[in-house]
Amino acid sequence: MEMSRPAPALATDPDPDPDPANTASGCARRRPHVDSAPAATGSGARPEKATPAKPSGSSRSISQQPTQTHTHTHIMAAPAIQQQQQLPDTTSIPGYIILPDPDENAPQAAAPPRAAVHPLDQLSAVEITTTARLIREHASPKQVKFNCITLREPKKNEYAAFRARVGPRPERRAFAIVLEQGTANVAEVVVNLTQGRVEDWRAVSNVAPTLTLEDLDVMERIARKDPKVVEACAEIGITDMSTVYFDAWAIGIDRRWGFERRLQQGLPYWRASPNDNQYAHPLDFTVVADTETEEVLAVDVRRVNGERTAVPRAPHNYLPEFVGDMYQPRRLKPIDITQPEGVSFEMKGNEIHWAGYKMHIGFNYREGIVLSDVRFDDPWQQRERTLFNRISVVEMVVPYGNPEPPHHRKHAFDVGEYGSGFMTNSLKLGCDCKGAIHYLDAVLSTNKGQAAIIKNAVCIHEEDNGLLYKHTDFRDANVISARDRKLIISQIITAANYEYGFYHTFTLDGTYKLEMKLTGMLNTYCMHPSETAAPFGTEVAPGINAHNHQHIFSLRIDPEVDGPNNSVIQSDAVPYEAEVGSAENPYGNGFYCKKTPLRTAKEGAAVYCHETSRAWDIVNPSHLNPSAKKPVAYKIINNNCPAVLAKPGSTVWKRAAFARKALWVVPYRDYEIFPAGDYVCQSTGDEGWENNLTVLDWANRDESIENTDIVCYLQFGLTHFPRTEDFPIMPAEPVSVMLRASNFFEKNPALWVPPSQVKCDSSSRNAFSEAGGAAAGSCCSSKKLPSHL
Ligand SMILES: [Cu+2]
Repeated sequence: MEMSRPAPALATDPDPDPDPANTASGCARRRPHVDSAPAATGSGARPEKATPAKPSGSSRSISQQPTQTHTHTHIMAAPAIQQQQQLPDTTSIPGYIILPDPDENAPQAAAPPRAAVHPLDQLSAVEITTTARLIREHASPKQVKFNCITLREPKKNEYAAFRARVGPRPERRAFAIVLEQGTANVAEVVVNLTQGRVEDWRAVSNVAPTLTLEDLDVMERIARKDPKVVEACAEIGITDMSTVYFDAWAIGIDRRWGFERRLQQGLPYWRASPNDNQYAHPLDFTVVADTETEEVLAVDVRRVNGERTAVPRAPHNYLPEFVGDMYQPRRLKPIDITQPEGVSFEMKGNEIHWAGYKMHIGFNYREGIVLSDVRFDDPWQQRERTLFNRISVVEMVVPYGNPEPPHHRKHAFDVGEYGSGFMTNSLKLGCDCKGAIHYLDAVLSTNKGQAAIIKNAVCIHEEDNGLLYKHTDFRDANVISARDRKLIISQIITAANYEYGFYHTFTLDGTYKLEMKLTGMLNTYCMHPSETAAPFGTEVAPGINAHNHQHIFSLRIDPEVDGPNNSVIQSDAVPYEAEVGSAENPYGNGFYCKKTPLRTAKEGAAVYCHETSRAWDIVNPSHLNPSAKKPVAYKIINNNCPAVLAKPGSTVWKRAAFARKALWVVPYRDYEIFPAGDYVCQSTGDEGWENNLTVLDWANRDESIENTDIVCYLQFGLTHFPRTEDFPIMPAEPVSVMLRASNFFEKNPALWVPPSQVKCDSSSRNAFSEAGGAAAGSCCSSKKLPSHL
């Protein structure tokens, strides 16, 4: 494929394609635009320069930015838009390019979906605006607010039949969650785009849908001018409200209100200047607001011994304008990744082919990247074999461990409460990704039902992955080695203070690995002089407490290991039970892999066991490996899987039931995706909650999971005791889970990879050789290298 060409949008309908360089959104998605006027200047404010962007956490203050005087006339509009003489809105939601609604009389507005669209492609901009129009017409005269508009994926059997060319193309459908304007009344709507009609409209009670970026934008706007908030600030000596910023969070549960209100909480910070790091200046109160009525409902002020806590005012910054003097650019020479013959993958629409793999890349507001139909060319059987039907990160929870109110309300479900897709960064070449990059755009919707593009939402690239294999025959120093390589499909989200990188990674031996990288900013809180941070936090700087917390991710794997019917077998490495000196185990050295089939969904709820190096094989019991005489399998390797530490019976333990286990295995059902429920905001976690069933409810059905179509939820992550090194901005910390072929192939599936002696690497060189070129001793110059043994 041609990398010099801009990436086509994921959607294949004609989308406007403004030059991303002109959107001025910076590396992170939710930074205000560089040509924005400063939001505010407080005491000690520096003269505003045109360059620096504010920390991402502040950027939810979208509406707080003064009205832009700059007109974005430099945005290139697509022809259809030029006809309407309307320009995309690149300012309302930083990182989003909001397209003007099409003229309903224009030809493309009424055009049916294109036949060439892959059934799993995300909705196009036109499909989103068409969906919104059909819903508005259906709802009229009631006014609706759109919470999401996304692809209604075809039912599995419909798609499978189409894929196998034994069924028709599935009809194209959209799924929307809508609110009656100004209320918390929720409805789920299915629109049949092929037929151009609303197919289903279902009122959903006692639930609260995802908080969109626009919803969260409410907090700062209303909190700054609320008299109770102003008073709470004045009491600690802050009178300029433009220096106070609010990170808007979902609230978990606040029993003062029920589902009649869509709640959010605001965590306040102070800044000495507009680009100052607010997380060095946390304030001692929180704000609760109604998202729909835009009312401040409560200001919860924490007093210690009856006293307020002063804001810590010492600066701790990380932006170039503050720390530029300490940069030492000459310490590091450039590293360039070159692929002189281009990349090794090909894109066919949103399907990617790479090194024997094939898969479809989708995207939605909630899960972000969705990988479907993952297949692999088996070089030994010389046939394409299915691996996974669908892969996505379907939930995560970040429970904080400080028992003192209001911190008990801090447990973010970043997928379910905010949406990984909504929070996705618009990536920049050389900034977030290095080398030859192919990007895909995300197509989302706004609360008004407009289509919004995130340019470069998904990054696809290859990386060298060290050794694939190596062996030296010590007798004659005959050496062979081959290089491994990674295909990485990634996105980065900004969830208020935190950044999460999602790296879906495939390697040449058939391995899939999800690596998460955690960076961004610690959530911080101020300390009263009488307090210590221990044992529930770390004093990362004087007077600043970063609380203990966990990050537990849920990776949903819908396996299709060599076919649709799979089972899961737990494997534990154990000593042979026979006694030392017995006839069966005379020397006592025997050990083996104890296999325990997980037969029902309750058995499929499994915990990790370090002592036995526990793993789980997803097997196809119908296909035996001819050599091993074992069913072909993919092994789940998940040894970074802390269980949720909140006590049984606690709010978090209930709401994040999925995080109690390292593994859940349940039978597949269409549209059962999200393990903490479809509606995570304000969820109680009560079992059997109508309209919000969780993986616990699915497991409680205790259906058979043997030799059938199953789904696995893999929980992994880390428990984070903050370090001073994590402040003021965290070095990225990786954590991962892996699925590896295990008796799936007859032999090493990567023997087709030419070893380095054959596929000469001319770019490697001795670091300090005078000639500087590929020196004698490289594997290119000799097949016989001195043995190092
Ligand atoms: Cu953390």
